[in-house]
Amino acid sequence: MSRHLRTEPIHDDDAAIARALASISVSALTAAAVHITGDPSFVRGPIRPREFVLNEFNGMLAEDEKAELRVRALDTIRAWRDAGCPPVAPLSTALVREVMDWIACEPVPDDYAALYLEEMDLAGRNPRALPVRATACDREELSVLVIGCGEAGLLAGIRLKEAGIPFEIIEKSGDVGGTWLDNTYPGARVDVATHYYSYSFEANDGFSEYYARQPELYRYFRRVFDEHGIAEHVRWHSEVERAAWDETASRWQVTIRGPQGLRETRSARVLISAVGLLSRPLIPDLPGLDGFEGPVFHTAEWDHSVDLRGKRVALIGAGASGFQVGPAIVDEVERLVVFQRTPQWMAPNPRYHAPVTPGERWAMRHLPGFARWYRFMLMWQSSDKLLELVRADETWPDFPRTANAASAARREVFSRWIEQHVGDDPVLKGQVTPDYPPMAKRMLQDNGSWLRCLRRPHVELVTDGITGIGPSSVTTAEGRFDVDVIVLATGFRASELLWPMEIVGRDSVPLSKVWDGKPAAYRGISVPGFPNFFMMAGPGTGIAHAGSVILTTECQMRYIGDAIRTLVDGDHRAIEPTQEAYDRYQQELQAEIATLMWGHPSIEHSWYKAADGKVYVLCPWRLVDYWTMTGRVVPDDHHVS
Ligand code: N01
Repeated sequence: MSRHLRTEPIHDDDAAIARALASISVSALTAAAVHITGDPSFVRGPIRPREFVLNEFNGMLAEDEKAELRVRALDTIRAWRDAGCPPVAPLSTALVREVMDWIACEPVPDDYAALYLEEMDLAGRNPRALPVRATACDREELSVLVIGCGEAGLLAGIRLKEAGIPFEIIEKSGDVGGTWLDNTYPGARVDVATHYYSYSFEANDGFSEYYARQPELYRYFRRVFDEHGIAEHVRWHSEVERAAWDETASRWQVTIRGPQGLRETRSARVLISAVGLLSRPLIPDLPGLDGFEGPVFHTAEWDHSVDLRGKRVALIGAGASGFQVGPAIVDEVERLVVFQRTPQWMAPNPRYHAPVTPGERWAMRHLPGFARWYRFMLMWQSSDKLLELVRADETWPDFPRTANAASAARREVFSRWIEQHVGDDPVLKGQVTPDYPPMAKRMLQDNGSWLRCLRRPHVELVTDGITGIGPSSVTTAEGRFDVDVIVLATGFRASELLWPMEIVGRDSVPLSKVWDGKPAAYRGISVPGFPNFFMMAGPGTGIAHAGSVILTTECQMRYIGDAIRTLVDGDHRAIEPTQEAYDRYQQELQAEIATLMWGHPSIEHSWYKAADGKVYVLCPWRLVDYWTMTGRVVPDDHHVS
């Protein structure tokens, strides 16, 4: 049975099962009962979820209604246990749709239902396996080189291995995990719900927190890597410096710098970049930074040899990483000075630091379908409806402080959250309240830890610009702040995609020249003039409204698989998008981005924007549309040779 559907038999007694059920989502529990019995009456009775609300998993049911559903589920589970937990039969698509609508409290539209049916894969068909199986003859012709062994590169490896396609992964570090290998800073955790931020085809019942911390995520990727036997395909401590298309051989010639600095060239028919958007730290150009005498390090390159106990620490940057570091180190340090250029919106989320309840871990491990339906709820909650919050309505009276009516309502909710924590300190409240619409920059998940940290007596929030760094101080217009250590939580070079690699296409044209600071790709994946070159997490694919980047990389790999199938089936040596299709896609994408707040001139600083102030890295489409447009290679949009 597919890993994502596997459950363990139940040996617990009735009281233990009842205890477990007391703390779990009754919506997912009821769906599991349908799986165990195949009985639709669970979702056809008088008790129906009332409302599907963010961060709520019980359909806003009354206590007595939840109790009744739990009693019925307990009877079902007890009988199933007593029968020895026999395998459950897959449900019909019609019944799965009925359960979906019951949980969502509304009819889930056909396109979304199709996406979720594929994502949940309740029948264990592995629908995102590459649509190609390499024969011995193909294997001689085909070879794929993947750059990077983070989440996307590992995914590529798993899919290529399944399809029998020879491949090699080149990884600059010495281990798998990418972001989750590099970002070991105190407090690092994912800010997308873990049970969604995980591969669709892998069990995810082991996580101990709803928003897992870095060590646990690293272990997750390491386990998947080991279980799929990817190690023999990876060259560690090796960095791709340059890849050039050889037209005569129809292959990429790839220059790799190995562990001792030795260079060698490898040849591959297909080149996949899986280097990620947020992998190269942005070191700010602050006057005097080089002359600082104490330790200075970026969050993604945390220096664990530095003992922060009793130190005066400058934390520069209050984005997603700084926001996690501050509360994690505040108890250790003697003084914490936070330099915040722009305040961030925070979404109250009681699960942000919470452990997964023992009952929920038990249910994910033992109840058929439970973990899948919990994931469905996460996907539906963080769905495309949120995109409308950043739709710019210039006729809206409060524009651009808020983007539209829904944005203003959301601002109210988030402002109340700030008020609740720092309402009695008007100066701090003013400093931490953004003047731009929610979600125009990356939203943070919050349980109050950041604002509590800022209120501590030995913490100071500085909001005017840094004018210089001295040997042991940071200076702003407000004054000089003496510090021992500087932590740069200043983010990543997000718009400088692929940097510092050089990708050289047909006629020796470098991709950096084609892009000229404006990165673009057909469906975020490929570029004319660069045959058989595919990007995962490429330009125009960053997810800023909601959802998990893993869904998008799975979409991209599915698409790359179809491109490889096109090569194999047609006995072709190269495939690339047409210039016309590429141009059309960019026009459509940029026109759509222009309707959203991310690139609005009122948003002064954001990693979403490139040097020219425009947004090239984000995906403006609904996730369901991106999923649809990456389903199959459109033959008319491509040249093959
Ligand atoms: O980076 P950021 P991040 N002078 O760009 C400030 C994901 N994520 O690493 O807002 C002074 O959000 C900058 O100020 P401003 C998530 O998708 C990863 O925090 O631009 N300040 C901002 O406050 C997230 O969105 C993890 O005005 C300067 C901060 O530095 C993305 O990674 C965890 C400055 C940078 O914030 C990036 O998050 C959580 C300057 N010259 C989320 N330059 C990981 O574990 C920049 N700033 C990886």
